[in-house]
Amino acid sequence: MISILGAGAVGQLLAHKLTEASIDCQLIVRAENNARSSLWCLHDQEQQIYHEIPTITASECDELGQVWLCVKSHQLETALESISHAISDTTKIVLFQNGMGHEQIALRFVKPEQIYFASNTHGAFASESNTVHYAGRGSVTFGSFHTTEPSDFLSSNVLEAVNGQWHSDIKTVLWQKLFINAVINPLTAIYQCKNGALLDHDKKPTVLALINENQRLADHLDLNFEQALKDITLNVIQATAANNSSMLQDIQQGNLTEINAINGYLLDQAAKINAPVPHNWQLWSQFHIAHPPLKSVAQ
Ligand code: KPL
Repeated sequence: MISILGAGAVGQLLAHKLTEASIDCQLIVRAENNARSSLWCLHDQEQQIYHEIPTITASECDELGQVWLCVKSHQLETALESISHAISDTTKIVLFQNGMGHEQIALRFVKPEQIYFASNTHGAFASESNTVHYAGRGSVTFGSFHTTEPSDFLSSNVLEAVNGQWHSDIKTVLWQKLFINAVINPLTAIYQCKNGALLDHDKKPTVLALINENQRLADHLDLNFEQALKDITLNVIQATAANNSSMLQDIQQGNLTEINAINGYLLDQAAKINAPVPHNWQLWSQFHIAHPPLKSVAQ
């Protein structure tokens, strides 16, 4: 049984995909959503598909075999706390958060070898609370910092259901996504624009300066991507041109953003090796001037 904690867009989408493939899964939702039915709706192109997906609250959880944590980075600690009574020495924890550094939080609850990572590129957004729209087919890349070998609990059926694959070097995969998100997400939140507008003539020089700086940092960190960061980042901007980035959506909905887990992590790592990253520092301050940190946000 796969338990998915977090019924946002990504959590719902994965639950639909697993259910479609007849894989046992359940959604763990917040206590206040207890009244919610277990009927969930997936909009895929022109179709509306309803699935019965078992839905329980964290306090109702029994011993959990594997949990896919599909909450935002700032919700991770509270989420793990809420299921801590159901976590044992054998529970596998799969972290789906954007950004990096989340293992430090997970390590308060489980041993290093129980932690796995997932990098998701499926596009999805939730409209009503039990409805998700599938906005673009992507994939899920799984891996571990502890072993390069694929793990049995991610069976071939599971991988197929979510268009997933195991990667022996998940750290490089996570860094690549971080470098992409570190450019697109805060800039779209500052300019309040769709991803594609970052290629407009007034914004493109800023984008290119950040990408060049990120490539130098990647080289410093000995990260080897299959393509240059310039090609990778510009391709993602083009492929997701019509998207509102997740950070722009967070800002529009008055939610906390993932700026700390993405850009904060990047700046910390640069500082650790004394790599100069002036464009990233400028971006960090521009972002905080445009969007001062929220004082209190319900999680
Ligand atoms: O991952 C994304 C996000 O918005 O968080 C991108 C790739 C930028 C797509 O919008």
